[in-house]
Amino acid sequence: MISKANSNIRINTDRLWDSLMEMAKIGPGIAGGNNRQTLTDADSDARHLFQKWCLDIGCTMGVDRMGNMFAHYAGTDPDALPVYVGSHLDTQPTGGKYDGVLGVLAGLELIRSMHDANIRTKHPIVITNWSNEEGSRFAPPMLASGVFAGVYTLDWAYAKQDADGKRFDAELNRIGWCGNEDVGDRQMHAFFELHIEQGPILESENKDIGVVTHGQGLSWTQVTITGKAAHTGSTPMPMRKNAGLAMARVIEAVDAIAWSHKPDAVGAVGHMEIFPNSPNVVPDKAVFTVDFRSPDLAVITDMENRLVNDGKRIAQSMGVEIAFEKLGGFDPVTFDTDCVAAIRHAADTLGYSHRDLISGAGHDACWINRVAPTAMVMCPCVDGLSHNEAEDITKDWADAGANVLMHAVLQVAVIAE
Ligand code: HGY
Ligand code: MN
Ligand code: MN
Repeated sequence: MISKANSNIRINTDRLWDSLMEMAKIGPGIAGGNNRQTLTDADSDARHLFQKWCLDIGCTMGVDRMGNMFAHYAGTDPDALPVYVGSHLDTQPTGGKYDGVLGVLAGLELIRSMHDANIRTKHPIVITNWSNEEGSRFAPPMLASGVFAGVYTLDWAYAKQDADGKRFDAELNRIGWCGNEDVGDRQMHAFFELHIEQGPILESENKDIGVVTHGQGLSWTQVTITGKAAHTGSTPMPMRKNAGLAMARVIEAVDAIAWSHKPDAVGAVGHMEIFPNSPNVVPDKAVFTVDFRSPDLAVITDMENRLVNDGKRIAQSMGVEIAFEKLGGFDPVTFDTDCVAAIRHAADTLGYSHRDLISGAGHDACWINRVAPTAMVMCPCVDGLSHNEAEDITKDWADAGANVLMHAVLQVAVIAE
């Protein structure tokens, strides 16, 4: 446990907030949020700023072959496995200022506060920025932490392409952030991630902290429908093979499948492309991504099976072809009970209201949980809104989350007296 003397340590909330606002200037969106997509020049600028801040407080920086960044703050026992703490700096195209970034910069603030208080821990502490958490430019999400956890191979990840056909490895090398460490070689004593909830529960229940015990599972399937291009004026309705209409009917089926497993399952199609995308051509091709999630693996499997069955039935009735490709996903996650207990103890000690939570969104912690004892801290966000430029949090929520993160980490990393 943390000694009485050190139990009073708190983060510098203004400094954390200033860092968040400084980082938010990189890759601005068009409506007050961020568009700092992975492996863009803006992502590189954010990485350089984060690296500068880490080196300024005496960290050493390591980078692996997926561009994952590891800022090492020495402990008193160099042989002790480090405690890792972090999240991601990349954002959605219409992302907010706090999704991922709060977790990375709260890790930085943790070290800054230890530095100010001249506190060292037995275990070193490593602040982490995981590449391509969002998966919006290079699917699937949590790609780099997935390679680190041994879920995906480096070559499989390197071959991922964006909408313009650019490969992951080519873009990583272009921005100069392909490191020389083998991915996944690092051993962790534990991993902690602070993240905004991205849902409405904590705010609606007026809770400061979410103690994340589980993460729901995720499944991404890419669907390709092939019909026949034809004139929208002169082609009789019965002769049409309308890939766009078939996509609309499959999307309707996705919604019905998710609702059939209410209240916990969710489903949506956020990415869709139509070809040739001309007002007077019956579409001959549609490509879209189905996102299913549930805390129950059997439900996810049922939703995936019903997507295929309903999709094939719809395609057959309309005379079009349909193909399915599993892009990625992960099973529901149970976080480490000791790490979860450290978070709950920190919240209690610091006097924050808290409740256990299942994470609705996916996070790097969901993969790292496979290779190290892992847990997450969550703070509320306004209206539960995220993946929207209007994403917002209060300074108090950031303060609570970062202080609980710090005390949980200090407890596990063991303060050197
Ligand atoms: O998709 C997710 O859940 C994460 O926000 N990338
Ligand atoms: Mn995130
Ligand atoms: Mn996100």
